[in-house]
Amino acid sequence: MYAQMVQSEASTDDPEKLAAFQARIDAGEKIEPKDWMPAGYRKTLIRQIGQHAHSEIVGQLPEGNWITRAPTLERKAILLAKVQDEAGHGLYLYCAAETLGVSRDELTEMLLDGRMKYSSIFNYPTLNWADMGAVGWLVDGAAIMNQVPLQRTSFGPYSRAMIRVCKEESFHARQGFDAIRKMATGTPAQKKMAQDAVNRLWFPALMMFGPSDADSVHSTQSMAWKIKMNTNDELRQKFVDQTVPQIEFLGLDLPDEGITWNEERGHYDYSDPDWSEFFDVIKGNGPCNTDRLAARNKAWKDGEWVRDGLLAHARKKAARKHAAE
Ligand code: FAQ
Repeated sequence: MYAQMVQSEASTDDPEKLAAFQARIDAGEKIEPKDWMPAGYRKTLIRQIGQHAHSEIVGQLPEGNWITRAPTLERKAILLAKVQDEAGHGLYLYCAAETLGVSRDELTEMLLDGRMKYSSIFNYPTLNWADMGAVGWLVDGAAIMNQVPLQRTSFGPYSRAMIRVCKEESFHARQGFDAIRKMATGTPAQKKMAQDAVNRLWFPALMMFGPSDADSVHSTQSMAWKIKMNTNDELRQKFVDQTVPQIEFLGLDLPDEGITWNEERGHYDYSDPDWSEFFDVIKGNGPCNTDRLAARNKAWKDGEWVRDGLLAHARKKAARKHAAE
């Protein structure tokens, strides 16, 4: 359905309509689902919002892994609530994508068979309890850096979903910082776990912003359409600048000896992640890609009877309503 829609709209992308559309974007107007839009705009949004939704859903797995092993009841309750929030974010985003003419089932199928991506970060394992702090602080922190500007994105449903998501993500980042602070200021063994978590997750967190600007395929067009508000490198730099004072406060180190304050630029210099590792992970070859997709495929298959039951109930209800009319 969605492929046909994008295809049939391509023929209507005449220059006058395109210019009028661009003028609306440039004037800061929001584009709503029933408005005319270029096929490429629709396609890019479905790709980005769908990928974002999938990230929220797959992103539950690395943290879900620790719910049963949280060290206290309080930490368990907090983690459970956070992971549930991520499911909610996925659902807002699937709904936003659905307004573009793609169904949630279609999006899910594209995730499950590998046609759609999700964030590279969730292909790394969470090996010790301090990872829960590091994920909340660094991963949600990077997500917020990316998502705050997206509250002003040009597509109305996406921008409204982002406003709500950002409120919850700020809570997530604060709870993550609190959890890692507790570990960093605890016993020597706890501090060692916190440092280990930072060492493993720092470069994957930097990769969340996407490839360097020189290698970003979509940035120029997405920024012209205000689907993206900043380049990947701009956001990555903001994230580094925000995180360095925090790591100093925690008394931990970042695994990058290249980090120095650059007076002239007014920013911290830092080392790039290993981009060959990034491209390998997004091609499906990261440490946990196979496990993550297997877990999502299993959940989809295990839930089949629930979906079938709900659909049968809805059909029965509709038939009864029809008969009564
Ligand atoms: N991972 O041309 P660009 C969260 C792909 S939510 C995987 O620069 P673009 C909350 C990209 O798709 C985190 N793939 O692409 C949470 C493209 O390939 P394609 C998710 C990546 O779209 C916390 C190719 O590389 N947030 O964490 C990645 O302009 C804890 C070329 O790249 C979002 O999705 C990557 N990191 O910019 C949940 C935010 N980077 O599609 C649970 C919305 C790039 O042509 C627990 N998304 N690629 O085959 C965006 O802002 C953008 O899509 C970017 C990439 C910035 C990710």
